Amino acid sequence: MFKWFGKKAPEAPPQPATEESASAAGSVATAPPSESSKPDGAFAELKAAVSMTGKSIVGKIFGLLKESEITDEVIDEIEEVLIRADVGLDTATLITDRIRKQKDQLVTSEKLMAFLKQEFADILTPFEKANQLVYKPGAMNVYLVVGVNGAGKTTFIGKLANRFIREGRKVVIGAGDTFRAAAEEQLEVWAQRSGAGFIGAGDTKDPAAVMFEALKQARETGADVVLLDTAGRLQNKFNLMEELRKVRKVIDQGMPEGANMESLLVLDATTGQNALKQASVFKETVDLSGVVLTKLDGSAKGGVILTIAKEYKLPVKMVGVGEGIDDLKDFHAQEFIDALFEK
Ligand SMILES: Nc1nc2c(ncn2[C@@H]2O[C@H](COP(=O)(O)OP(=O)(O)O)[C@@H](O)[C@H]2O)c(=O)[nH]1
Ligand SMILES: [Mg+2]
Repeated sequence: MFKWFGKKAPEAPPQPATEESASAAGSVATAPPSESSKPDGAFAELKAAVSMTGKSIVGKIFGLLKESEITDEVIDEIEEVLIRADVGLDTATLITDRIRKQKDQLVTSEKLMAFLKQEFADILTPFEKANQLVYKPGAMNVYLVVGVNGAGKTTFIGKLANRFIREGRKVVIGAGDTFRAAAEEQLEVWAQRSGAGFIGAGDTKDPAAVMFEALKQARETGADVVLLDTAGRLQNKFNLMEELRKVRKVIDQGMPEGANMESLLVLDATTGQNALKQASVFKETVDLSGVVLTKLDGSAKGGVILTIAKEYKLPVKMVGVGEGIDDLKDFHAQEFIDALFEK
């Protein structure tokens, strides 16, 4: 019935000191950033990934300031720039209102840019701790991945599986997208590439049954990580959202005691504000713990990160910066802001 293959994880590479060892006394550690061995290279990669967003926000504002003093008209134009970069109307208005109030102090473009940078930080850094994907050593860690079609769910699971396996974790993937046979095949390829165990739907069409089976397999094989894919669904399709609610329930019941669980909404950064309409419905249905923002590399609308934090109160946990297996990064608010503002 279900399709199962489990491969032995490849020899784990030597482990860098992780927060797991550092926090042996505590039970919850965050997944260690895999790029920690090459911070400069990682920052350069992030900078490249946010360059389109950087141009659409910071570059444009610099352009405005070069040509003019900071007048009320320029502040209106800044507001427009922010809105066009998908920062979100409310957030953009809030920021520019504050600029207006302090106009007399923000007399040079440097001062205004520093102010803007601080405004971004004030919005994003309160989430800093929540921004990290939680990984609980010694327990089962279950990550349910939801979102609309084409957002990048399956690719994200492939990348995350690979990363956990490189860190020496045993991973099981559950192919809960039972709508399309091709979806299962796509995920199976990712599983084989990384060496993760895989539960395919076989002839069942019930995603909850796949989740149940994947959790069972994970318990029996002592897996550290279970990654659960789902079919893309629009938030306005009531039946599909109800199906997702059931999936979540089955997972809650199938997890062993002490397990760590996260529900992650995958959002496509290139769709900007449109992507956000989904957030509140998914938040309510599966009790989201955070967002994975994909395709940051091809998007000028990365400003949407500010809206996700400010208006939806959801932490961005990770960002996708390309189609390759390694193109997944932890999200660090200050690093993101630095990359955005660095010339
Ligand atoms: N450039 C870029 N493409 C991505 C990223 N993540 C996913 N994609 C592409 O987006 C498309 C849809 O991805 P998929 O994982 O199948 O989406 P799903 O329908 O949500 O499972 C594929 O062509 C992926 O290669 C990313 O971070 N950057
Ligand atoms: Mg998919």
